[in-house]
Formats: sequence, C-alpha cells, structure tokens
Amino acid sequence: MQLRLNAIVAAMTLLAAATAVSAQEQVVKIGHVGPVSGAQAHYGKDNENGARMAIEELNSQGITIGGKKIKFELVAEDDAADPKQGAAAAQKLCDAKVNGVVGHLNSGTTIPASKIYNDCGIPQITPSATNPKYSQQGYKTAFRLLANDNALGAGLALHAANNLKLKKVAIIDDRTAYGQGVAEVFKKTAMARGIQIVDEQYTTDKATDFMAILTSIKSKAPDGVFYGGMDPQAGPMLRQMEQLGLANAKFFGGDGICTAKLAELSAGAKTLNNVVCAEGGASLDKMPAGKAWKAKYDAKYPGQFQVYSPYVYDATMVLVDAMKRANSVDPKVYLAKLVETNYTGVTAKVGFEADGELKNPAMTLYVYKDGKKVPLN
Ligand code: ABU
Repeated sequence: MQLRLNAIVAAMTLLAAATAVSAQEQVVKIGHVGPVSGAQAHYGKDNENGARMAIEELNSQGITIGGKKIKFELVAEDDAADPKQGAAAAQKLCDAKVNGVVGHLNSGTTIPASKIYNDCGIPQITPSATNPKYSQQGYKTAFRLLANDNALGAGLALHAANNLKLKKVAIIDDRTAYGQGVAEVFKKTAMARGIQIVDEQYTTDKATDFMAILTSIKSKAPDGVFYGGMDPQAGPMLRQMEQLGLANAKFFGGDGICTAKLAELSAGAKTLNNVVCAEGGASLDKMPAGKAWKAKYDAKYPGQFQVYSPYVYDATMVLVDAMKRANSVDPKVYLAKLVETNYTGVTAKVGFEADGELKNPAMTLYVYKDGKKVPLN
C-alpha cells in the first residue's frame, strides 16, 4: 500500500514539474504571406521555404526571451498575389495576434497589407516587394530587406544607355504596383540618358499571349524591350519575341523576371540570351554567407530556389534578433529594437533607414548563359 502511495506521489511530482516547464514556454508566431497558389506559386513556395528554414533553426537553438523558452511557429498564408486576398491574409494574421510578419511577396499585396499591420501594431518586413511607395507611407511598422525599384529601374536604364549604347527601347508593363512602378523608373532614367522610348504597351499578370503588343513593338524596330512584371509573362513573351523575329532586341526586367524558372518558362527560346535583369541585393557568391546557405537550402528543398528565400530567411532572423535584444516578444516593445537593427545576415549586413528601407543595399545585374543566371557585376 505504502509502495503504491509513493508511486502516486512520485508521478504527481513529475507531472507538476512538467507543467511548470511548459508554463515557462511561450509560442511566438511569425506570419508569412506570399502566393503559394496560382502562376506565381514557385516564388511563394521558395519564400515560404526560407521562413521554414529560419524557424527550424531558431527552434533548434533553444532561445529564451523574457525568462521563457520560446517555441517559434510559422503561420503561413497564401495571398495568390492578389491585393484583396493579401488584405484578407493580413487581417487574419492580425486577428491571430502574430508577433511579426515576413511578407508579402508582391508590391501589390504588400502595400495595402502594410496599413493593416500598422493599424494593429505588428512589425512587417518584406523580403521581395520593391515598389518604393511601401516605405513612403510613414508606417513605423514597415521594413524592407532589399533595394527598391528606384535602384533596379535606374540601374537597368544606365546599363542600357552607358554600356550597351542602346538608342530605341520599347516598354511593356503588367499594370501591377511592381510592374508599372519599375517600368516608370526605367523610362525616366532611360529618357534622361538619351534613349528614345519608341512604344509603350500594357498587359496583365494573368496574360500569356503577347503577339498583338509585340507586333506593334516590332514595327518600331527597338534595340531593346523593357518588361515590368513577373516570369509567368516574361517566359512566354521571350518565346513569342523569337517567333516574331524580335530575336536581337535586348530584354530588360527587374527582380520579378530574374528567376531560375525563367529559363524553363521561355522553353528553349534563344531570346533568353538577350535578357538583362536586376536584383536588389548582392549575388549569392558575394553575400556574407550566401553560398553555404544556398547549399543547405538546396539539400532541404531541391530544385525550388528562385530568388528571395535568403531574404525571407534573414527577415525572420532579424525579427527574432530584435525580440532577443528587447528581451520581449511583444511587438510594441521589440519594434523599438528592430529600428536599431545591426545584424549580419546571409544576404547582407542589415540595418534600416528611418523610413524602413535597407541601409546601403546592393544591386546586381544578371544575364542568362546556357540557361543559367549569371551575375554581371
Ligand atoms: N520585386 C518584384 C516582385 C515583387 C514585387 O515587388 O511585386
């Protein structure tokens, strides 16, 4: 009888101890939003993989904040690159009281979502949206981890004018916040450098047939075409340029077309060799820890790398770094430390300007050789 009593007491003691430990554990939710369905799902999945990798590594570190062992949890939402779905996802993350958000992927979703995060006081870092308007709204919760379209559009136009000595360029954009914005910057800088804009055409981020607009452009005999948009359109566009005999025109675009998948989507078109695209960061080789990180990513997610996953990984780490320095996971408390970030990540040494833009962002131009993206600088 005494033995049974001892066993019960021992079991109760163990249970009490276990309860005390779990009472000291706190779940911290990191929201992530991008298009994981639809034509841009390959970008969204790549981004989500970056967030998952960061969360797994953070959980393996046994981090304690505010005296509590932290269990990080990813709350991943799909906005399908659609502004309305983006706003709905943002509201859902606010209602779920996530501690911080990495996203969204597209400027068209990130900008409207930023008002929602600002209103509910949740810090947001976009790892990929590049329209400058995001940081011009005065929201103290909005941060960006790469260069914006002012750098990308201008860098491409300067390359077209100064290095390639182009004289006549046609411009197409997909009328999204990103496509339209980056095309406007390219146009302004190109014109200031003496390039004549011989045609301007518009499409959408759902289109796949560009024959009519390319036929109009061909009649103006440009020596370059700038496309403001993403790779689901740029791929078929390159194919159709080849079919129409626009085979020698250079093809410019920002980070939205600068993906591994562009080669596949252009389906063997020789016009892929005419592409010059710009990304708002250093090449993987020149990032502080890019090569080693990419090897880890490829082992975990073979064949899924596109563009932004290292920035997503860093954005997640930067949020948690601020929580650690604040010794608090409360967004209102750690936001003050996020502003003061000085963190060496995979992609860069991360610090923020007063408006939330990355300090001293790099910019890299790429071309495609034998179907592979290769940095020019
Ligand atoms: N930066 C290009 C892709 C994302 C966006 O800004 O819409």
